[in-house]
Amino acid sequence: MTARTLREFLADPNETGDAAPRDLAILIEAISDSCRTISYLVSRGALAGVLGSAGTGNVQGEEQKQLDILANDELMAMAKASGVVAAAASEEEEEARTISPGAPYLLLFDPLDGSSNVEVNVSIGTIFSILPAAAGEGAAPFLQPGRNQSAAGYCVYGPQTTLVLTLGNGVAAFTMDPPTGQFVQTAAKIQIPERTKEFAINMSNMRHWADPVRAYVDECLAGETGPRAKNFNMRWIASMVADVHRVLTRGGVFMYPWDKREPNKPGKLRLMYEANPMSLLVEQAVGKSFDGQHQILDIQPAGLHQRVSVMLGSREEVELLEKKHAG
Ligand code: AHM
Ligand code: MG
Repeated sequence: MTARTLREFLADPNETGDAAPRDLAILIEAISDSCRTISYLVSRGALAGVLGSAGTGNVQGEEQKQLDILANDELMAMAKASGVVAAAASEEEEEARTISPGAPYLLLFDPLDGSSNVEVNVSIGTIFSILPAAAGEGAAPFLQPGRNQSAAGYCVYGPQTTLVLTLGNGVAAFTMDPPTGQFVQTAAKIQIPERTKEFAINMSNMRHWADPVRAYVDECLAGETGPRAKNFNMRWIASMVADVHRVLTRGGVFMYPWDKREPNKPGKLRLMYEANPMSLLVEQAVGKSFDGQHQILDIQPAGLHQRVSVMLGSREEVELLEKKHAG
């Protein structure tokens, strides 16, 4: 594969001579500029004085880190400067913000997912979702099923800073080259292996799981002599971006399902900022994503900060989970 920069990719994503829509390309480049800035802040950590709590809570009642706020402000400023975002919504802010009325896109983001991992120097990331602008005020225009997304992606701040992107026609990855700050394409048409021997779930919640999830994990744990007739490995980074990046790279299944801790909450993760963008990436990489009842991308959202149960990754594993949920 010839190494193309993100800008070159956007000028001809499928190498067929057709460019991405101009305003979408502007927005994705602007997001990548913000990710470069956030990556720099994250990499300097204590040297930049940005670690630690901001002493505030977000709309979800969770503690905010200084970096959550810096990343949020960076992305909101970028959305305004881009000129192509009608309104933006962040996991860290209660209300959507009107940005440039009449502009073609809506932007949603989780500015720094997994930020509780930042002090311990473990990978974290930014997740984004782009929807076409729609009529209405406040949250209303955003309440579109994930299938409507014009583009989605994340940037993982790990040993490398890598941006993973879909425009709805396959998944590509771009690694930031630190001396130049350029995002250079390092993977095209990513495909999640259909089969896997690796699962990711927070096992400490096992006693709270619903029966289908428990039955699935029990079979994985039974290994070679169990019904799956193979040994499984388990990984849990507790940064969705890093866990999903592993699934996209080498296969596996990632689960943050509903559990009995707070039975009225459908799950921990958020539909609009986490589940939808990751589900579009996973489906575009021939994987599947499921909430226990529906394909996640088909869910009609009812609120900006709605939570959802998430099971996604290798097709064969998610289909097995679907069967277990069907009873
Ligand atoms: P955050 O958006 O507040 O960072 O929370 C989301 C994170 C995900 O990245 C990760 O998959 C999950 O929370 C980890 O949860 P747990 O601490 O229960 O393992
Ligand atoms: Mg998050």
